[in-house]
Amino acid sequence: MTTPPIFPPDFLWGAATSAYQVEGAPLADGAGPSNWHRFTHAPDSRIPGRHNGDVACDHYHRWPEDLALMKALGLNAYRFSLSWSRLLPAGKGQANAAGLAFYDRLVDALLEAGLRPFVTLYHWDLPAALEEEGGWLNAAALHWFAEYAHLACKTLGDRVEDWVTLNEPWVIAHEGHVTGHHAPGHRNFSEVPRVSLHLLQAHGAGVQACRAAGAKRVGLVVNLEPKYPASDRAEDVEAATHADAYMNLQFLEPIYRGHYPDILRSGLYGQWPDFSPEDRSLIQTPTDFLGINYYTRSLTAFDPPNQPLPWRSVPVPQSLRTTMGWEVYPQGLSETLIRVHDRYGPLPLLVTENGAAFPDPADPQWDGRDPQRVAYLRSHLRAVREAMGAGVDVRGYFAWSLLDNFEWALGYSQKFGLVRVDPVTLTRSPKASAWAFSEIARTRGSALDEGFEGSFNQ
Ligand code: IFM
Repeated sequence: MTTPPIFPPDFLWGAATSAYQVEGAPLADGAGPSNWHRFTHAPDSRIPGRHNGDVACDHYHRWPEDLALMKALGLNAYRFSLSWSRLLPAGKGQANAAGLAFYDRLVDALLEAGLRPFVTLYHWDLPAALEEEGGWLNAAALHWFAEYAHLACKTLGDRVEDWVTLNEPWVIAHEGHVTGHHAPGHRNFSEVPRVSLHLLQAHGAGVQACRAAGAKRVGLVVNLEPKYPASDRAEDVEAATHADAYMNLQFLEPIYRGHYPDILRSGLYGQWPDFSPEDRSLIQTPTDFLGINYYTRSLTAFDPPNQPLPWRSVPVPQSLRTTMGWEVYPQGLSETLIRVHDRYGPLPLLVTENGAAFPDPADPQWDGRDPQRVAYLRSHLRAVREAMGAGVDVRGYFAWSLLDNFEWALGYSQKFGLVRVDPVTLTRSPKASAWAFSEIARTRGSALDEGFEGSFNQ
């Protein structure tokens, strides 16, 4: 028996990418360098194979083909990010007409093809000129970001209705300033509270700038990973609570409740500030939706030697894992959506990223069968449906990613794409998961109850 589809007719079925991960041509047509351009070209780069985004998927030139693929798959939305330094080569001041024209053409063509553009302003590639001024450590960052957001929304806001200020602020702060895996490569935990405050201020200022430029809907995207204690020992339970406050609540609590979680303000790690009244109202500028990126959960154990954050994620025995080492745990997605809905009220939510890296065969003759990714997508879309059945207002789902692309500190080693990109010729070939996703979108979810399930066994 077929369960009737519960995905509404206007549900967004999309795929996502980000500028530095797919575009290539980072300095073309007057663009300025980004911090990621500098980071990947640094003599001491630790990225495997010294990979960089110089070519990536060459989306900068091949976007018409990528757009045609999305159309052929029957998607109705495309989430992508703008490269700040294409628009403002020095990060502020003089705009680059050629950079604006690139996104202008892309947006027009998307609309013509019936795909809704869902635009992220900041997906981690900061203009290098601003990094030289301290980047997110500089209190002026909110003004830089507001100027950029206003320019982007003024130029594209007559056609782009959905805007995201920042993608995954926690990753920006943690991977850029604690682990040093991401640009700017700092390893200094004491920088995090400052970076965090400046990101929140920039988010609020960005929302206001977009609205002033006529943007219709503006929101934020966070990555959430439920933290479960690795055992019922009190230390593990407490470690999971702390990890949750640090990763999952650090940005949501300020935006929806006006303050950082207590454990960050006054507890163990207590360097996060109380907001001034001006900052609080800026940070709490109302938004229209929240985007959630979900990949996995974490079993968290207390681990005192692991400083400055005395916990770690422990592997779940016998669990299915992606090549990122992430456990496949679809229930975590419904739990996350329900938790956000219960905690912050009935705000519109979107799954702005969800997907999996699996070891696709390198052989160019590979037939594209990827049963593990098919199974991953299907199980997670069922989790979305479950949350919607429980009353959560989910408006769309974007698969990460449209294309195999540059996976930051891991270079091109991780294959997240619905579409294979040949590393030499850059030829695109949709995988079976692309067609499975297409069928689910076409049937508004009823294909989740029939047909090829996929399999986690290779
Ligand atoms: O590739 C990234 C993306 O840029 C942000 N979210 C997680 C993805 C997979 O790691």
